[in-house]
Amino acid sequence: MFNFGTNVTGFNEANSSCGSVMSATIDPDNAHSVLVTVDASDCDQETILVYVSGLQDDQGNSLDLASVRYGKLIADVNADGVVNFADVGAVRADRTQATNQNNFRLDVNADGGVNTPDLAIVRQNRRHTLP
Ligand SMILES: [Ca+2]
Ligand SMILES: [Ca+2]
Repeated sequence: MFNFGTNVTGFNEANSSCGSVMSATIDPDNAHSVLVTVDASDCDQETILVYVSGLQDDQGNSLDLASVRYGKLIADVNADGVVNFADVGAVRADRTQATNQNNFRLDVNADGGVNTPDLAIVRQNRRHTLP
């Protein structure tokens, strides 16, 4: 989501340095925001740059480029930038639990439960880091 101080009336395109943009639209409920959905499922161990170009607002202003940057690291369930024993321990501690709003990061394969396949994915990705 890109938030602006004025109502956005249009933009040229949205793009991502990894993955593909699935949709990009001005929020129908809040014209101060542009919503960009990116499928980055094949991206890992990298910083991803998402940008929107050619923005215009209802005040006659234009902006060439707005961007957001975020790190994508598969199996980093505690979000510290490295996959290690702490992530293994976190998944192991909640194993057999159904996924909920508190433990959803531990459900690495997003199958609705914290389980053995999640543990396997974390182990396979150990020592991976963000750049
Ligand atoms: Ca981690
Ligand atoms: Ca799972």
